[in-house]
Amino acid sequence: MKISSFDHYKEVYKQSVEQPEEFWAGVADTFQWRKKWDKVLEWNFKEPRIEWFKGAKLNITENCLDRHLEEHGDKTAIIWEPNDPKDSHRVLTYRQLHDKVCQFANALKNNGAKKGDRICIYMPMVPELAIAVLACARIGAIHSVVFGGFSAQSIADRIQDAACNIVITADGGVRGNKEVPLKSIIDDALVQCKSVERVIVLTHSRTPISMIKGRDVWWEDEIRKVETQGNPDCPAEEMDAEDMLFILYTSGSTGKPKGVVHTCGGYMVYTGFTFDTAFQYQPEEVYFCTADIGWITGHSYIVYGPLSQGATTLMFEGIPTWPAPGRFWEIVEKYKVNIFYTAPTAIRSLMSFGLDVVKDKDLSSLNKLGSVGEPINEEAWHWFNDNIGHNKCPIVDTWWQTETGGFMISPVAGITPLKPSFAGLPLPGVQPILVDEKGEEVVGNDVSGNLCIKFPWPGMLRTTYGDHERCRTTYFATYDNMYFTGDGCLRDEDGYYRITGRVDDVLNVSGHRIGTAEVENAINMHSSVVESAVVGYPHDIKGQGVYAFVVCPNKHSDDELTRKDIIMTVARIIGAIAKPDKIQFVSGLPKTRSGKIMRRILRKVAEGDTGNLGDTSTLLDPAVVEEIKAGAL
Ligand code: 6R9
Repeated sequence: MKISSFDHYKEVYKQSVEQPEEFWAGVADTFQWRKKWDKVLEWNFKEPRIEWFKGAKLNITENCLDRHLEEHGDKTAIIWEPNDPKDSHRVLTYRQLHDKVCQFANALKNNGAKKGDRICIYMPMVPELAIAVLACARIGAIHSVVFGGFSAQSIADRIQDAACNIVITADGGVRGNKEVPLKSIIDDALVQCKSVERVIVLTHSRTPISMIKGRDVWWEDEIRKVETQGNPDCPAEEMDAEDMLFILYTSGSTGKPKGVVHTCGGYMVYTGFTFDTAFQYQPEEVYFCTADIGWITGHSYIVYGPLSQGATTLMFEGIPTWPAPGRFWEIVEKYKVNIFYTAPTAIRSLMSFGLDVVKDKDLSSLNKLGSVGEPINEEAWHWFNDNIGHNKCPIVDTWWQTETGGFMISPVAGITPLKPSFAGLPLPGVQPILVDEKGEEVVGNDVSGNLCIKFPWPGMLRTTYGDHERCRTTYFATYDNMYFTGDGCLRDEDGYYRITGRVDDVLNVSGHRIGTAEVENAINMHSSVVESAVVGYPHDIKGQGVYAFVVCPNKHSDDELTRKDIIMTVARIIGAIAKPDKIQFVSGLPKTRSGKIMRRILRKVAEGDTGNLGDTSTLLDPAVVEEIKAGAL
């Protein structure tokens, strides 16, 4: 939605909360439906049951592809920049992307895929990843993309949870000068996964891999078969608005990651609307989001949101620091990128390389910047604004979550006055509310509390896969009649929102969500570990680092070696992204008489703030605290 002034925003916002159904029906009207809805919204947050555009029929890929063909078929849909700048880049127009999606959708069907199947995708950042995602959506199969940094065990957990019957992967991926042996990791995962009947393997890195007869097939062979069948088109499956579109696993404060479920109609409307509104996207603009499609940011704002709006979206296979730390700026210059959307951790990492790698690049094409994943600190905000945006590009600091599907609190580019480190005001249709510990609303401005949302929005999660009760208890049971985000937040004197970070046991490491319980479980798998407790601590680049207190009485004499073994264990169980940064061996953990670990004390120690540990009178063994303080890293 194009917004012409701050007053216009206020007007639209007011209407959107006073008459939400009319508002969202108006937005939904800008999409293409096979059949319109019978009812805009039915909901209760008790069960919870949330249904948007009930009775409507659609296929999201017709909105992302087919509807652009007549007038914009030759417009660039995807620009792909390879890991190695010496390799050639690729460009896919909307027509080419449409044809490739149809082809691969037919290949999926030839391999037995049908509507409702769950298909796991474990791929590098290549156009075929977007093609695979869209091909699943085309035939009504539910994709479950797993980020390339997760281990075989994590993949197996996710495949089993959703009982996937097909896996789409590649021989290997390349990031910087490292190779990720994707197919080999899949082979390890599949030892535990009886539901998988077919693995489709894209040729990419050309690393030698095993191919198992009857199970594994090459992507390219399957495409050739489709070509010889002479059936280039693949009519889109007709989906109900509330049919599942995808599952994406995310970490919470307890136990295993949960499969967040998004559905076809609401997610399409919400991602398209928020992309268009927050970035005020103009038809000729080149848009570059640096996320990986393995995370929600990539799903919503590399693939679905931009494509439903007919945008040109740039996919980058590599990392910001290879072959040199000016790589992002080189890409901006090369493709004359207009909108650049990245994460604070990337900004902080690039800041540390100084301005020399920025100064020689032409960044004059940029007109809007974006940030996502964690609170952006003021220093990073100003560096981004001064040196990348040259003080002429609004910074759209988008607060949202895997569960929200799309942006919730965010400036409208060029419209909302900006404040460094504030996500700003809610987008139209979003009704935030701050509550105190008791669940009472915190009213007025210049206040803080736990951030909740009090009214549904089309992009919200519908359930957690296979376990609706978990969805209820995690998000809808903390406070009556509200969705609880897990974030703490302050609202300043102008009503602007500033997210202060998680209030639960979830860490945000380089913009990735990591549950402390998950890391503890992995550490405890190590044969000499008795017990552990994991907390976050401030980290200059990552935002938060992982600090583990580990009880390990029978360890070998070489502490350093045991630390490395524990780190390796975590990498095997979860993946490299969850590796502890610091491991302190302790003889015991500070516990209350009822056996609860006092994390508050551990957090203070990890933060290096041991001056005042607060009330420790309920501790079972106060001596343990002295030992922990003395051994702090
Ligand atoms: C999109 C995404 C969600 C958590 C969220 C919050 C943090 C995300 C933020 C932000 C402050 C922002 N977060 N964006 N905090 N300002 N602009 O990151 O989803 O991986 O599910 O993480 O990330 O703590 O609760 P997800």
